[in-house]
Amino acid sequence: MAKSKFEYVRDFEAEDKCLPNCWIVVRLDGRCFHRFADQHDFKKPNDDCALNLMNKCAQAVMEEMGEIVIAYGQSDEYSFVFKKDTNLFKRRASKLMTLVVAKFASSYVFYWKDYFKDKSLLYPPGFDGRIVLYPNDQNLKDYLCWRQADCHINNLYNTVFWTLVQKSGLTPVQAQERLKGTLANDKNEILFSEFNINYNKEPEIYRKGTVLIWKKVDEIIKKKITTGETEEKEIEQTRMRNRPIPLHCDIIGNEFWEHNPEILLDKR
Ligand code: DGT
Ligand code: MG
Ligand code: MG
Ligand code: MG
Ligand code: MG
Repeated sequence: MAKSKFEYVRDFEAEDKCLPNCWIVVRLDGRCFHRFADQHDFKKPNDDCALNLMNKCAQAVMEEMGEIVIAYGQSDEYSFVFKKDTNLFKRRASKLMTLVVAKFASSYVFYWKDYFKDKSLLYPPGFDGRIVLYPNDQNLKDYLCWRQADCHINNLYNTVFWTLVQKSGLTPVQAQERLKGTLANDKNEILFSEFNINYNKEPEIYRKGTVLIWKKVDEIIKKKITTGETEEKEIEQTRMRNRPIPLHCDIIGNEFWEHNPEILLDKR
């Protein structure tokens, strides 16, 4: 086909291929979720429906994109790791990032009612995205550990803060004052001695966030078969499927990586 005289405008497009041989991480984060959580009456500090919806959206992203070997989420954020040698969309950063974020955002709206039932969505949520490249396995592990450490620090703080507000009747300003300068041990101690809460017994999804990795699972599918000339019968069959499965475990220690070596080798 002959080129139009307008064709030259293509040359203005910037090249944004991700460096070869690097892990590609896309991280998204809810836009102004402080306000979004307030307006939708999310439970403080953790809302199970909101966390489960985030996990569902991340699963939808993994199912659709392929080539994502692990994802990690906490609060209003999710990180997706594409395998080192992926050639998806020729490793174009803008393609990978926008497709992940758009699928996540549309899933958030699409699946909202499954998690919040009669509570209606008041306005369309937004998510920002960024892409970061990590040249070696240790950098990638450290990145994921950083996000999980962030989850731990924030969750411990938020747990004590909201316990002080909800159970001791402190104002948010008073609770903030009370926690100024406290270390992790002090916060654990406040929870335990004043409220009889053992922080380590709080749900793991709050303390550790959610890791999604591919696992083989048996799924039961229903199938119609013809038995006679005209007769049909529905039977159940078990099929093995690879699915992104949520775990709420520690990924900072070596154990997780030793138990799941296929993540970094990508032999799924
Ligand atoms: P941003 O990301 O700069 O647009 O602003 P935000 O407001 O999204 O701030 P960010 O991402 O640093 O913090 C996440 C906010 O989301 C935080 O203010 C609390 C809220 N949030 C996330 N998960 C929950 C939850 O389960 N319950 C409640 N109540 N709030 C949550
Ligand atoms: Mg932020
Ligand atoms: Mg946010
Ligand atoms: Mg955030
Ligand atoms: Mg097109």
